[in-house]
Amino acid sequence: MATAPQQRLSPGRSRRPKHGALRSAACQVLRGNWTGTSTVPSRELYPHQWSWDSAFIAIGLRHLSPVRAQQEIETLLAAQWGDGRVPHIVFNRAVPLNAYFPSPDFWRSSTAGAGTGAPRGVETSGVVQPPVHALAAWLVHGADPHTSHRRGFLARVYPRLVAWHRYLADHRDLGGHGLAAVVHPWEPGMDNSPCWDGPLERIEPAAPGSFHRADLVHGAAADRPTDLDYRRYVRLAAEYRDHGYRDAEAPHSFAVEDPGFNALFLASEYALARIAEALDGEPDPHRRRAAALTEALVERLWSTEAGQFLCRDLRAEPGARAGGERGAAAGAEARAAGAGDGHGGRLVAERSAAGLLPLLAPELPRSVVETLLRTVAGDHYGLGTAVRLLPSYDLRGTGFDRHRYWRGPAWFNVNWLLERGLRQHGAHAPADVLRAEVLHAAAASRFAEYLDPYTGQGRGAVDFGWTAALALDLLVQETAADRATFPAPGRASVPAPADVPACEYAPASANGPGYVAS
Ligand code: 9WN
Repeated sequence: MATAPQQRLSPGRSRRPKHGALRSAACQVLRGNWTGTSTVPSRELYPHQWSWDSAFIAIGLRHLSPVRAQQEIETLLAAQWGDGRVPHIVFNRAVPLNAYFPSPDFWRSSTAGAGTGAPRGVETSGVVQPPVHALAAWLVHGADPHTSHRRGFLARVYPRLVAWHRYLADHRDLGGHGLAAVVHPWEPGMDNSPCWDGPLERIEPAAPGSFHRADLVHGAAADRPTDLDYRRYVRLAAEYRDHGYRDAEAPHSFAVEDPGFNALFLASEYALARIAEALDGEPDPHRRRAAALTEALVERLWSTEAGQFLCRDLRAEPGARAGGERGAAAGAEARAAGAGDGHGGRLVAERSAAGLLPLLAPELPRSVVETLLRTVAGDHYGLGTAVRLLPSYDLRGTGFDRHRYWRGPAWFNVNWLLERGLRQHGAHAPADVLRAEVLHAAAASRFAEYLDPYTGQGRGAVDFGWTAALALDLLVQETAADRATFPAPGRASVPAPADVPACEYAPASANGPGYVAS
């Protein structure tokens, strides 16, 4: 594993794009992707509302239109199911069925999910995505507390966010030790990560030709998951649907504890504490749950050998090889990582950037934080030496592919989260460099969905929603930080400085969408 020492890349500040131009370009993207009630990730590839996309988009949108940012979250929560789950896609009925697969007629949420409280008036998927929403709601509120208060934003979203977290705690703790499990590779948001290769090998693929992929019309086949992966995605989703989306009855043949999903869960639980406080409610239960999640993460997913958190495959035999054939190349490391550790299932011997996201946890033990900081800059991720943005997966992993999505490319939401995690633990110098690199890459790639981590070349969609939104957010933070210290962890937001040119942004309509009136 040892390599020759690499030269440190020159810091990105000198590569910083013009602020005004970047802000205005990000604004155009967010305006272009707005549907009237929410924002699509991409007009072509993803023409509906996606759950964690909307949370990230709202975080950027708050700097342009706090009301639209509130509406973004409200529209998503209006499609919440009776059992508390927030679906990963809310379908726009104006979009033709063949524009995206799986379409509403595959999920059949309003009928197949009727027993679990799927809404009647809107079609959704039946799986979930990472719970970034409470964090987003808190940040959105902080951008304009007065309007938020006037619209009763926090008071309306708080019970829904509590129900969402309760769903995860009550229905998804499949390992029985406090962490939420994901039951489909779409759920952690990093759909095609090599971490799922092993767990997916046990899934019988759906018959070839039994469905028609729409993604290849807009995305390059070399960038997207393979047909075999899709056949397994389809099998898992159909199996869940055919059990009425009931977690107690579905076999959940794929069940994984993912460190990224749970890191966002605990960060959002801290945000719920802040929201409860703002509403004169009780913050302590939320803080206790966040602390318990942090403890469970360290207890169940930390790997000293890997120097980061790993996924736990709850369906693997404790003595079986972690990661299946493809992941088994990790060899001795894999065996050290978790065979028969008494926690149930097995740690997956694949390093994904999800395993660095627990840096978002303020109460992480110092030794764990220090190890993670070394890992980020070390050979497996090469941040600041081999690459300028954090890759989604181990540069040296056997599953690494610099172009195929989530198997190596750098993603903007992951880098935004890392930047936040670095600051959380006082690593401001690397966070400053990373912020400048994100801004440069967002501008240079026309807000690409993701990048080749080595060349910085954009891949996937352009004018991608969260790329524009999160670049905008970092831009505002950077401009503010030129004059002020970055806010302490947990503080809501940095006000937009006066020297950022105003964006010609259409005001939000007076009548809010979704389940509330403005
Ligand atoms: C499936 C929308 C979503 C993101 C995911 C990303 C990709 C969908 C797909 O696009 O997933 O949910 O069709 O590939 O992996 O993180 O939320 O941007």
